[in-house]
Amino acid sequence: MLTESQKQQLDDEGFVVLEDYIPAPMLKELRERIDELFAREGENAGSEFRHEEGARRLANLVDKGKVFERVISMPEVLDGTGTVIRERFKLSSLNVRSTNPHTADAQPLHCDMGAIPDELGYWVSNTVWMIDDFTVDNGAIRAVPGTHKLGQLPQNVISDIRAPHPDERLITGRAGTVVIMNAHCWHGGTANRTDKPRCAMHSFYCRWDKPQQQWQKQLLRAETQSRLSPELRALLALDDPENDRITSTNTVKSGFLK
Ligand SMILES: O=C(O)CCC(=O)C(=O)O
Repeated sequence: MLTESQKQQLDDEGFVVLEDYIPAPMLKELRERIDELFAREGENAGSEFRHEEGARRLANLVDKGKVFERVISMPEVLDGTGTVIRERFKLSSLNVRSTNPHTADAQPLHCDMGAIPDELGYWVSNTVWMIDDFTVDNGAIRAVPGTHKLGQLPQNVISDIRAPHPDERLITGRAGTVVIMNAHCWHGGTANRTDKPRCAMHSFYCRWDKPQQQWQKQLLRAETQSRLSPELRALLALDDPENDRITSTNTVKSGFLK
């Protein structure tokens, strides 16, 4: 579980870094599976969700390997997510984003899903899994500490959301490190100026009363759903009519909220 000081940091700054969190065998398994999926899906990789210039993506990962079932239920990650959301929550999506070598542009600063805290508080929390090292040159994620408390989207208050922000912090780390982030905190990937890709996985959670970014019940094949434990079924909101109602009315037909 997270320590009190890690929880405090998450609350104060909007993110906390868990160095070398991913056990080495799990990291190896993740890398192998991610490589396999990129090779198998080719041009279509990530197309269920979206394509992004300068990066390759994978989506709907809970359906694409048992190792991902472990990813979404790691206790410290759930503890950190609960620290942000403070209410019952569910997985919103599990994706990979690999920044291509020599990308000129940083991602714009953003809050995931354009989410602003509401009367119940924070409702989105993301976890960035460093599958590769994150360095100053290869597209490490940047975040502006404290901005989750502003209740503002960056595009509404700053003139150039692609430019460096005076208060931003670049979060570097060794492969295996995980960042738990209040997803209302302004953040974004930076440019990769190296000749190798930089791969991250994002386990993204939302509060019980909000739509999932990827409607897990619709997207997971029957064979995947049938092997899941009651705890995982609950985390994915597979048996939750309220989630079906909220997510189906907000999600595009494919099962993905773009
Ligand atoms: O991959 C990263 O480092 C950050 C990506 C991100 O923030 C996003 O795609 O929303």
